[in-house]
Amino acid sequence: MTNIETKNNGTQEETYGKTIVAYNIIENEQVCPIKDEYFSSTNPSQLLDCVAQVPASTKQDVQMAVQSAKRAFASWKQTPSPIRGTLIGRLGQLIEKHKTSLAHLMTREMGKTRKEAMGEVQEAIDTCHFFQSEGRRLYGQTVPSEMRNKELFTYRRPYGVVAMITPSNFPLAVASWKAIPALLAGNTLVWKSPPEAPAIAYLFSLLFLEAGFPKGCINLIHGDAGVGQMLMEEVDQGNIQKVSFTGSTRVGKIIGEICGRNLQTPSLELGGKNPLVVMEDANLDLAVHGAVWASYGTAGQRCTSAGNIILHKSIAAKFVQEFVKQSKAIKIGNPNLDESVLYGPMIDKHYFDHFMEHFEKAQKDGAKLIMGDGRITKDHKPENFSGDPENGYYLWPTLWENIKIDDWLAQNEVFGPCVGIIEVGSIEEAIECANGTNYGLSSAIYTQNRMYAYQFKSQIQSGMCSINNSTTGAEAHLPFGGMKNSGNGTRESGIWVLDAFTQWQAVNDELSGKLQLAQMDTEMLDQELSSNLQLDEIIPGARS
Ligand code: UN1
Repeated sequence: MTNIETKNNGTQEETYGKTIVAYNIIENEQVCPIKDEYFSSTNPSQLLDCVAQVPASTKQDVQMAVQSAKRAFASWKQTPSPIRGTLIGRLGQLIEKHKTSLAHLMTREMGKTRKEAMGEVQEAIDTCHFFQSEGRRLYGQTVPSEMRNKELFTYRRPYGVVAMITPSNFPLAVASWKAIPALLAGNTLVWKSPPEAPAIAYLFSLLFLEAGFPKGCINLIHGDAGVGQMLMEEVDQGNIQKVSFTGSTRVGKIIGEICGRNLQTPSLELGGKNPLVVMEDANLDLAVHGAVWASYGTAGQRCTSAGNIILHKSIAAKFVQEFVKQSKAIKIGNPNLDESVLYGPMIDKHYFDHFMEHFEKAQKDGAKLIMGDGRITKDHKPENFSGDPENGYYLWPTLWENIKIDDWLAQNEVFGPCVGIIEVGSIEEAIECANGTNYGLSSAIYTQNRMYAYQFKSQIQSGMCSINNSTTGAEAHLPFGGMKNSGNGTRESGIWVLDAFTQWQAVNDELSGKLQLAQMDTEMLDQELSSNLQLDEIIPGARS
């Protein structure tokens, strides 16, 4: 039985459970940090609940984890990929077995609703299902040679040690998008957990061990951004061959520079300011419903959340009226205690602080606040608020009007329950506006006009595009990733992520027993080209 150490959690224990000691995992062992220093992972819906006590890793911890992955790579890469796939299948079964517990812990640790947390665990299960069978494909090609008695092949080869740095808003799904294909392809892992959701990372890692992954294939280290920097130093030392990162564009650019100088291409999934267009002919009920969810679901803490709602001016007033009505009815509160809330607290105080800064910046450009009062407090809360608002950082849904695409608010990701309305007069203007930011992650259009939908999907510069659906909700086997500043062109999920975690090797096998030189000893190349067909005599038009 895998031992999970817990501690008493005072008055919160009865409601939320004990405090988990979420150790680092190196060489398949749960290990204390060298310096024996820990930090707390707190429940954002009840700040007095300490979810986990977590190692504050140091450089030495990071180095040990990297060395462990490096040692494991030598034999893991030789393990037949169908066997690697079988282990991933077992992992999927274990996640399924513990689905409810994992979802509950996720809600407790980072505040998304139970329904969303269950969906997120399912996304990890689906990813396992997909890659279990990919172990029996991992196809290369047979390629014809230009010479006789010679065969050409291609193989996907792993890179080596993959460092993954994952976000707290999708602590399990995004980690599974990286870890599962990376391992399937024969790489080994060092995973830096997000400091706001280390306990879920810890339990997920334990499941890899239970599934039977050999020693050192997956190594987990906890810590803050400093630990991420230490990992990047390991890239400079030549100990890491691939970095996979989901997070801000600012950090993504730093990682890109470090990897670039080491001639590596990292996988970068970065921010978004996702446009949601509603045309004059749209089904407005559907559009409002989708827009409310895209803007405020998960308290707007998805990289795929809607940022700019672009409305055809003929339906703008009606849309806004209905949007405000539906938003005012949203139930907000503690998702651990009430399964009917649409969204819970901000994951962490620093997201809340960042959100609060947007009010002043938006107003400077003349944006008009339609609704949104900042933090929800006990004296000022929605009528149907569930729980005690003082126990977490809860935000009012926020809506701005009178925005132009060049305004600060239209250009910057706020990462919270906030969206701005921009009015346009045509599909051309809508597309121009939707393309008018530096980001290009996700996008949506609501219309019944097939030509509008066609124009939008073919001209929008975004990695993902929804037609009559919200900006969120990517499925686990479609490529996920962005254009422009939302990424560097790499994709996660489905068959596409294999390109991130493998490199192509071309093999030629000479069977002739001779040295046959490509391009030089190839038959028929130097034969003179002659033609007896006098085509210009029978096709008169060709003469002129
Ligand atoms: C993210 O916010 O980083 O498409 C990922 C979605 C989710 C994944 C979001 N399946 O909204």
